[in-house]
Amino acid sequence: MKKNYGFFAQRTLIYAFMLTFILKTSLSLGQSIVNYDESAVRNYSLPNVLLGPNTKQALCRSDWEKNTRPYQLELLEKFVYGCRIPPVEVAVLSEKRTERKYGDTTAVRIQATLQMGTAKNAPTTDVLLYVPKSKEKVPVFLKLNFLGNQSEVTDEDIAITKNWIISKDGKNHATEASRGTKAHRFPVQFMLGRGYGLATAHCGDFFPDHKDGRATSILGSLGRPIGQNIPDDEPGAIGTWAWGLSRILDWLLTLPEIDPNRIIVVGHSRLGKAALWAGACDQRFAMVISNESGCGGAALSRRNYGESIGLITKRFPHWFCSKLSTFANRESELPCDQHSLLAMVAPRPLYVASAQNDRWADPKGEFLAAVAAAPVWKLYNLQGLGTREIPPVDVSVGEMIGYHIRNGNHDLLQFDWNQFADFADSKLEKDTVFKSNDHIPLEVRNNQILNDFHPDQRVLPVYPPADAVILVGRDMEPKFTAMNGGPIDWAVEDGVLTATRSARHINHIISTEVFQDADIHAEFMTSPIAHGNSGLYIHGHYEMQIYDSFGVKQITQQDEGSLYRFKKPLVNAARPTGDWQVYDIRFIAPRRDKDDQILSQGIVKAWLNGKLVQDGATFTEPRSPYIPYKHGVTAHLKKVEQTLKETGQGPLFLQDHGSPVKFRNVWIKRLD
Ligand code: GTR
Repeated sequence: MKKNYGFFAQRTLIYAFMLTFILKTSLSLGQSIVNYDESAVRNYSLPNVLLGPNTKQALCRSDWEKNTRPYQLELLEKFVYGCRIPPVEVAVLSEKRTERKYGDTTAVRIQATLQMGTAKNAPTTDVLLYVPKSKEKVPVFLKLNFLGNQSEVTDEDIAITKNWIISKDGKNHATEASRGTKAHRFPVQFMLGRGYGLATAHCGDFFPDHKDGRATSILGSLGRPIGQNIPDDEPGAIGTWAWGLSRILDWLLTLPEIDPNRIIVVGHSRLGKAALWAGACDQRFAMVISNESGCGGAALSRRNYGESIGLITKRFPHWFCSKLSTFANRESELPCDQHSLLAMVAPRPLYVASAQNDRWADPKGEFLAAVAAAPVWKLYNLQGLGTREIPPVDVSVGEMIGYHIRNGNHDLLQFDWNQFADFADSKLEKDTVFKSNDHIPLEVRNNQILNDFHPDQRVLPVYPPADAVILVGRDMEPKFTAMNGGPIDWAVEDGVLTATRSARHINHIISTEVFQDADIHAEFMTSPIAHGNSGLYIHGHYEMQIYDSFGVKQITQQDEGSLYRFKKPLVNAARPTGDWQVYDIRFIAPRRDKDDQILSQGIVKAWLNGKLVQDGATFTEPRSPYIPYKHGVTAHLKKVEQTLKETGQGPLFLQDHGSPVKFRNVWIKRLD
């Protein structure tokens, strides 16, 4: 016993000594110790991205664009990336086109040498571009590469870069052996097949990626200081790479093959940081993608997980402006954080991609930055991520901000490209939403949708406000017609309307009042017959669902509270059949051009039985094949549809869907 006791005492002493040593070292190195323990993540609060100069908060798009965005961008310049470098003229020294087949796609390969600046010895970059051969202008992804263009493709005739490259052997120049070694990061055949062009250039053409790279970077040729005593807001490699991406963009915009409105900037890791900064500084990029950009990229600096400001600025002092290093271990004092960087992309589409094993880049911190950036998209009536829950591995989520966390390691893989191509397909169709928003006076709409919309639903019935137009109420004829324009055959009793069913579910009733944007109030009671199915068919196009969904756990786009076929409810707020329920809906109609094409999405915010069920859900063309203009059409309906097309004003339909659902207290308040 005695002997054992001594042994344990000795061990305890050794452990205590070791622990003190570890503690001391971590304290002295501060943030140089990497934290991978979620429970050791400190509490932090992020600077408000909507805050402009004089602590004024942006409430609408014009506030943001005029005051807040420039202010937030300046913070990022001052404290993170350094000031922006003015553009210079780009001369095309050579441009060679070769037609080739990649898989099934005939493509044009364009090799160009661009000179940045007009001086005789101004620096150059070699751009390698592939575009599918097409009569139409094509969208293009642009990305910088680490090791030279020859490493990105298997083509045997791409010249090997002569510029400095990262290499383990310390020789830092590329050889034939590097050809195609990174081809998986630049899937030419796949992207051509998807209808996209792909362009790349070597980051070392602009700033060699090492501590002393400034001296041989292009910065000297641009008249920037490259010697001693560099000002603390002077850009480093990331600022220079981002500038380089913009110069390549200058050239891409001149090419007849390319759609100038669909040029996407993408980057992996440190070059993902550069892609984000390029997208922030240059709004001609239509979409921005960061792949595992991590610290100083998409990940929040205040979240002490993975790489930190202390670590990154020690290992790579040449990447950022030197001011950033002064925030090592005092991240909470930084006047901005990386969510501001992401917010700079708004209202354009942004995609943030992480990888599960890439803890160094802090996937969760990247996701949370995207969540925190989303309010800026809201100013444009657009949804950012549309969720606060990090998705499962290998699932892509989001609206105008896309996000996924891929299983596996730090790399840019086929899975990532699949998501990028899908996201670009859906966000950069010819009539992109964010672009069309530029054409209409949005301020009014933004304010309407952003203003507090908290209808009081506690006590039923709710009495209509003075400015409401009552459609169903006591002591009045309901302001509705039948589908043929004649009187309705729904039962009316004591201000309560009951749906009369029809075999083909076409006995809807149509309000005689029309509106464009409106607040809509309706009280209703579902019946056990035919699942209590009915709905508020707004303009006859978009349906706020009425359905017996009481107690349903897995709610879908077909349950009560959903914008039918567009968006499931945020929560299940349905009451049982036989109970009175209440909807309050703020409806902003989509805007259309003269050819009836949607210019900007519609938006809905809705409350059901005291719960928020839709918070700015957006919608475009109607999705149901059963809309009254297609199913059960009458001459009267054709007129209603015509008016809607000509004026943007349409009625509210109460839907017959085979169930004797009851309605009372239905009114609208016009917002248009
Ligand atoms: C790491 C660096 C990361 C990331 C990565 C890369 O060494 O710490 O911030 O940028 O390099 O670029 O591959």
